[in-house]
Amino acid sequence: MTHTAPLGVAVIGAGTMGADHVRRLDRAVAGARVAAVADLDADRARALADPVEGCAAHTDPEAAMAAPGVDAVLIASPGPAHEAALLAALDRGLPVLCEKPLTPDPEGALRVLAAERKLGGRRIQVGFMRRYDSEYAQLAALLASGELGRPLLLHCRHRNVSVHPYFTDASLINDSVAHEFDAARWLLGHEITAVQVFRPTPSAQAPEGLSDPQLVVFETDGGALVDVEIFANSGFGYQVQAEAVCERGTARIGDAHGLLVNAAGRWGGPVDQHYLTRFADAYDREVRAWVDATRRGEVTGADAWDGYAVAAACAAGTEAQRTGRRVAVDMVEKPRLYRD
Ligand code: ISE
Repeated sequence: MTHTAPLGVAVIGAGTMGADHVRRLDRAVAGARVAAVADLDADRARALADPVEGCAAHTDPEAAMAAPGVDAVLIASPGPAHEAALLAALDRGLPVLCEKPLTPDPEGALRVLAAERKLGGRRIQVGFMRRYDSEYAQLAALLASGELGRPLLLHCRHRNVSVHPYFTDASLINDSVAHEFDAARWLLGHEITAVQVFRPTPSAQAPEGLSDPQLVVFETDGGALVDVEIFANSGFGYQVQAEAVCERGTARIGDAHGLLVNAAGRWGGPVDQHYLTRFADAYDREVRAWVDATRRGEVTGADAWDGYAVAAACAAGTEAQRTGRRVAVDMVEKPRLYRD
């Protein structure tokens, strides 16, 4: 079904990402309006909804989905709340953009896949926004062109300035390396088959109990190896870089942004401090693509299968962290709905 009126969106979760998406849908995306916001914290929901014309505030996600004028759902609540929200949206047949993770565990993701398959068609896009970053898109196109030959290695660096005090070793995988699991699958067109984790002596800047940084190495079914340095408390900047090493050359993204200055015996430029600024354009493109596709009655971007595949890789990654062993990724066969 094609929507001619603006797409009415219920945004679930009024935290950092939810607030950013409400602002984006309200001011930067044509053809959409925020019809409802839900957050367990009523004051937070109201503070976000009030400045938006015609936007209702709720504490119950299902009430927000049932609000007048809601045609689609954007889920930006904490990961453990995703499964219930996804199932409720699917129950109403509503299209969804779900921030990563689809669900924190592969079992939950399989329940979501089963519910989507019952509808006979895809409704879910997962918010892996690296796919909409212009540098990632260039790298993907170059690798797909075959010009450099077969990709052999992918070296990734993922550095945050700092993270919330509740970040654990598992969060390094589930919250951060989840992006590299998705990006590697997408860039290489391979599935991840096994994960290993190595840790140096932690940085003295790492919070008590967090082993930071870590090196996550994974194998793919196309015979490539991927290594990810995850450094959550680098202190200096938000850096996400990737270098593909192929048979006939290498290609690298994420090195520098903005103005480069030579002065006083040094050269250099600014380093982003947060993913909201580093990936601002990617988020805009992602949400625009979702709104446009949804209005045409289509689904685009990473789908629920991609969300499941990343959840399965994360499960192997966290087990590898706990055991110190190489852990094989356990996945079900891909259902027909997601093969094309
Ligand atoms: C955060 O949740 C994100 O999704 C960011 O993209 C990632 O870089 C960061 O490490 C995560 O905590």
